Amino acid sequence: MPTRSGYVALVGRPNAGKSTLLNTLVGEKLSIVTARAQTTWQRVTGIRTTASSQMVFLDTPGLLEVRDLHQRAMLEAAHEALREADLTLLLLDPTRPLEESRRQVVVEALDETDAPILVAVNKIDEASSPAIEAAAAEARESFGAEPFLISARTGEGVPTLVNALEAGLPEGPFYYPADDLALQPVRFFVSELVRETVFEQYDDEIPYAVATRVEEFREGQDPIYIGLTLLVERPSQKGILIGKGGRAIRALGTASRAKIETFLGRPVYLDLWVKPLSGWRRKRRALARLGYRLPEDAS
Ligand SMILES: Nc1nc2c(ncn2[C@@H]2O[C@H](COP(=O)(O)OP(=O)(O)O)[C@@H](O)[C@H]2O)c(=O)[nH]1
Ligand SMILES: [Mg+2]
Repeated sequence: MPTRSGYVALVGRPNAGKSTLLNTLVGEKLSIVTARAQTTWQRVTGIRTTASSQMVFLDTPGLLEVRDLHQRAMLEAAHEALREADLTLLLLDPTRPLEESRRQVVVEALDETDAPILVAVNKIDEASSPAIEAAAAEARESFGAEPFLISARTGEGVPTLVNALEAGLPEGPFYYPADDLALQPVRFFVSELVRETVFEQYDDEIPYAVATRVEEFREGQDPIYIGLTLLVERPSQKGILIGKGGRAIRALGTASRAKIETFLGRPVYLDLWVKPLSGWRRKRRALARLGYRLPEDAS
């Protein structure tokens, strides 16, 4: 039997459940998930391989109205995934309906792709029946598609969706070895797990001001030594991150280390440093150093 393979872009508003779905589809926690909007900052790739198909899922930052250069780079990552995709899966969140201005952002983004668009209404484990029905109507009216009803969290409805995705992929050989689950280096996932913990442990604007970067990763050592920098936007945020007597940063280190050890399956020694990188969300060069790509005309 011929195999099928291709790229599936996961898109939708912030918080629709894209990252949760990626993790469910791949069966591994690759993409960080939090209750707050705009957690995913860069594209995360997860690979699901069966005997008959290989689907490469591109998790993307939410489609949002852009307010600074960092958000511009996030939106670009979503658009880039849309341009590369063989299939697009749009996730709708029935617990938070789209307002008109926001629907426009989604519609414009979908213009980037020539690929067929499938729509799924997520969170059916939590949303009320009328809310699910309203989101389904939205899928039909705005996007011309009969939606799949799923819960990325419980996995309900996901097998049916997977079958439809598989049927929609072109015939072709696999792109990656069958046991590959991800494309990013381990360092990326480590830095993301720390960023996820920042989202969990700090309030207000702090999580949005903190970028993480692995500086050292010594795998030959037991425990594995990891040195990581937390880059803050303003010097005053350094004190908040560290906390009184270093209590906050110790809590961050403990919780982050536990997640990294689960991910790597080995004991870890985690060293955290905090450094200001003034105004990094607004600076082209700083964003480039953090691995973001911006379109030429972005300012
Ligand atoms: N009840 C419920 N919550 C979900 C589901 N999928 C995601 N969530 C929650 O929605 C929030 C945002 O999820 P996330 O995957 O980070 O959304 P993203 O911004 O689209 O990547 C988190 O609190 C998730 O736990 C679902 O199927 N059911
Ligand atoms: Mg996400």
